[in-house]
Amino acid sequence: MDQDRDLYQPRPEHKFTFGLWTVGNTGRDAWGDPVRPALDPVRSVEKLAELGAYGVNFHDDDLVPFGSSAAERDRIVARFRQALDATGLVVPMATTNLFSHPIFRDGAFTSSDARVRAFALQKTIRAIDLGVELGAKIYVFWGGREGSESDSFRNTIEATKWFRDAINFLSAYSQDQGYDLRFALEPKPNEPRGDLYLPTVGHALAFIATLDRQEMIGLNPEFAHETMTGLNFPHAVGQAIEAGKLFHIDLNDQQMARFDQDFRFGSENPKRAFFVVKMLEESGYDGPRHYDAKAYRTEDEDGVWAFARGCMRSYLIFKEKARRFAEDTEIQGILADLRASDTDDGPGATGGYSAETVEAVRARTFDVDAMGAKGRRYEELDQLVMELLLGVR
Ligand code: GCO
Ligand code: MN
Ligand code: MN
Repeated sequence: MDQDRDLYQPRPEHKFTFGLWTVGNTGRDAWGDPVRPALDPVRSVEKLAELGAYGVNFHDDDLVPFGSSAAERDRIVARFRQALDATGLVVPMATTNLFSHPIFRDGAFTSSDARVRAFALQKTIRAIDLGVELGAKIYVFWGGREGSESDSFRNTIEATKWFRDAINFLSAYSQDQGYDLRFALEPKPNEPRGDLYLPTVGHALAFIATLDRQEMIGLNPEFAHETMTGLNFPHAVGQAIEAGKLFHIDLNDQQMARFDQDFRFGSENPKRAFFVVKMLEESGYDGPRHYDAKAYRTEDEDGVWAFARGCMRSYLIFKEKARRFAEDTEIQGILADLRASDTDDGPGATGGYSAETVEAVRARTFDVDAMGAKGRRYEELDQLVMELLLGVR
């Protein structure tokens, strides 16, 4: 038991991070008022450090309220920095709030009003400066209001061009300043707009391929966002990793086809959470494990810290399950048998294209009946995985 306690105890080297807006969420929703008082960012830093987190992230307005004077900004930043220095917590990521103020009612970078687009650039430039000042190496772009309820006014061709212009502009700015910063785009299908632009990881990957300075632009996929759409989050993460574009990740949980829930990591879809953790750990991903989630609205401040502890603890439990998966002789035996029976060194199975290979592939004969009759043993394998996850192996 003691050993387990240590195994699942979060430590800074695990790189767990939370947003100020996550633990600071007051529980306000479309139907009800806040149920918890706003948290002082310094208190969040102290509590997160105490719980074993590595870092804290913020939107510009989470730290420096919208409309603060320059002197107020400097005072807030100095006090926050002091808390970081005192606790050792770092700020790996920062982002801009381009969705709360009424000016963003029809979007920021894709607003139909050209002055709003210019204001969004100004706000983001300042927020990038703030993030870099506090040490951020990743800058997230979540297009909260970039979308529409109706396409009667703006079309998506125009909006996509504006979105591209903004990211090109800001990546040039970051480079000109000599900042050591990478951008991570965060797709989401809907909420708060009826439909958002760049709704999924796939859409965002295709968009990145059209940008200037692609090498500094990647993704911040979120568990809840792909799941709301009914998509498979581990698949999205896998494709992002394979493309070299997993720069950051938002971990939480979510029921499919529901409103945006932002549940504690692992609480709803533990099997998918397991496959995400396994992939992150085995792929060499070394970025932050960021929680973009919030405590149930039923909770008081103690519940918030129980929630934060739970997010990190579940990650470490899944990580330990992944280690056991790799060491489980029965599971590994089935995988090895499957791999052996899947092997083929004939033409078409290995190597790339050549005119000779085409001829050789054409000339091959396959025993299609035998190949089609072969079972995969995935039922057996998956049951072992379930038993591992359910704690009986
Ligand atoms: C959401 C988003 C946001 C972003 C955050 C950072 O569904 O509201 O996930 O929480 O991640 O704005 O850019
Ligand atoms: Mn979200
Ligand atoms: Mn998010």
